Amino acid sequence: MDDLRDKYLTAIAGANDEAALEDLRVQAIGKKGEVALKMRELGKMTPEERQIMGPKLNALKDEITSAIVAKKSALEDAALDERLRGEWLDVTLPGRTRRPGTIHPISQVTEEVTAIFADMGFAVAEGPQIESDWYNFDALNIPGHHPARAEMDTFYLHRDAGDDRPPHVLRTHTSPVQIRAMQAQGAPIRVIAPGRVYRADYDQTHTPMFHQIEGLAIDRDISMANLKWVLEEFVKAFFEVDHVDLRFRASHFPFTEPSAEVDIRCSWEGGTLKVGEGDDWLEILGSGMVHPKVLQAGNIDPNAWQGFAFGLGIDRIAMLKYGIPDLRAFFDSDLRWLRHYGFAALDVPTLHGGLSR
Ligand code: 2NL
Repeated sequence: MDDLRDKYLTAIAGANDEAALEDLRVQAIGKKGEVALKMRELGKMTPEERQIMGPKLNALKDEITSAIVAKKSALEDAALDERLRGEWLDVTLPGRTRRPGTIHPISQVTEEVTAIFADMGFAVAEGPQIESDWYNFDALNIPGHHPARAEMDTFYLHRDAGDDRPPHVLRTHTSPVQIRAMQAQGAPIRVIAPGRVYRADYDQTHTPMFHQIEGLAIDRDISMANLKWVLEEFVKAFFEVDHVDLRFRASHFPFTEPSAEVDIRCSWEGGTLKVGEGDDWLEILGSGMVHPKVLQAGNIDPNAWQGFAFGLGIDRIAMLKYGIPDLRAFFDSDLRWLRHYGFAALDVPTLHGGLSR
């Protein structure tokens, strides 16, 4: 029995992997292993011999079992140590500075605009990019026959012939997000809705997907005067100037009444835009007082509440602010372009940090 013990304890100590250990376990203490064979011999012994040999064999079996368990855990520890040595990583190393990625100007400008409106108490609302035609059109006082539906070059989602459920569309503006926000929160409400919008149009100044921010403020007595102040504050903060002149031009949108397009005073000296000086005017957004029917669609009582809304194109104001000449380059994913016009990942725009500096 001592030979048996020495043989297996030595072999277990020398095993190199779990498979070898398993072989040894079967050979030594398996059903047909050497210890089992010895146990079978107990039957031929005298009761006295059995009294001695039985416990000894059981102790041997236990000893081999614990040796295997201990060796197995030592092998596992060694394998883990080996792996940790191989996968070692100094998490205190600085980030790679050689070719860091950059923040896309559209992301940067979205963050800038969001920071400005957040500072004036507007919350950010989001919603689906695939909308029912009710949320995209009807709720915004654009009925089925209205020319605006055709003008918007809407992408309609496929419906099988005979399927006459109302169509879904790729949203043509982020207004439906604000309808949903009104329905969910009720009045008073102050939200902005930034995001992707889609129109089937592609040329020098149009891409089929572009970005918009809309804003909405509803309360008991919100007026055009509040709209004017908010937009003035926005333009000053966004273009990082102390003074700006705004020009409100009467306009028409189905979802606002009255409606106004807003221009800012600027100059284009030497081909670069200067905001707040000069004799040129630059159209930057559309706005107005929310139409009573639109309030109704948002389940808000137009006899008790009123407010303003506005919409502006992110891509366009990004081009203006950062002197980007070609709209289509925004979506080319050209790394050289992204490095040139992109922003450092950790330069998060804040008002206290001076937005883009
Ligand atoms: C433009 C014009 C505008 C709105 C968007 C809006 C949203 C709701 C209710 C009323 Cl929920 N109006 N949005 C209002 C006026 C103009 O966008 O030229 N955008 C680039």
